[in-house]
Amino acid sequence: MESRGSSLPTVAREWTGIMQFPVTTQASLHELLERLRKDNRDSLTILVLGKSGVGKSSTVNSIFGERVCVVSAFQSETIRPTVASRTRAGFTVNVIDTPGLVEAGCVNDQAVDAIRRFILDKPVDVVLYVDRLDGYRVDSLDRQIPIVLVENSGRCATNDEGEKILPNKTVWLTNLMRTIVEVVTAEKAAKYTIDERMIKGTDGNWWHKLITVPLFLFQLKVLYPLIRARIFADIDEGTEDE
Ligand SMILES: Nc1nc2c(ncn2[C@@H]2O[C@H](COP(=O)(O)OP(=O)(O)O)[C@@H](O)[C@H]2O)c(=O)[nH]1
Ligand SMILES: [Mg+2]
Repeated sequence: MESRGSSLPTVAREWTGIMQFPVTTQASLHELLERLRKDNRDSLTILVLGKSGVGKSSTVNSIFGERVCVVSAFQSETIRPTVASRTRAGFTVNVIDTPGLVEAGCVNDQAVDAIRRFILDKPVDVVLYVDRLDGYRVDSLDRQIPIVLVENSGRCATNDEGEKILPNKTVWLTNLMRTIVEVVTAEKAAKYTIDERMIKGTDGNWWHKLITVPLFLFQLKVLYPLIRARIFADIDEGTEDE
């Protein structure tokens, strides 16, 4: 039987890391959580995906303001996805950190499989796909999804309060969280729960298998000759009219 990932923690630890952010950032984050609450939500679940070594775990740590995930410059990423959960004033933020989808140029099937099992039946509000800016080619299709710049490096520029900022002087953490909240609260957004059917497609569906062959035969033996006959009749009528 398929082993399923454990459910998200029901009792999460208090989000104390938020208090080490400057007051303006804390206020912005509180306001964003309030916006989600007004949208009748009491939790936000972010699934973090990306290749190995692109900064997924660093970003999760930056979001929480504490070290919840292991960051490594080498390929010692854990093979299992991990979920970090923190609550603030009754609101829970869950972030699922995952092993790299691609490692040394090859798809990491073991990681993909582990992620697949872990997220099964877990409600995910938003997927945060992380990639390095220096190794990424932006295609026109990419422009259709919201893109946010993130900078975790210690060499990153900071503002007077010591917060990491982007070249346009904005605090990236607030930008990132605002974009996430906008995506989640967008009218067309729906909470996705990945079930087995979505992963396996229709292959695992015996009814689909059962009906495919008769449907194909019906098309071949009944529909196709009928359409063919109709087309020839039309051609004949057309030539008679001339
Ligand atoms: N320059 C720079 N380095 C980063 C950034 N984020 C992570 N790193 C470094 O990249 C390496 C891999 O980071 P990690 O968060 O473990 O990546 P993961 O494998 O995707 O989880 C570590 O040495 C980090 O210090 C970033 O935004 N800028
Ligand atoms: Mg990692």
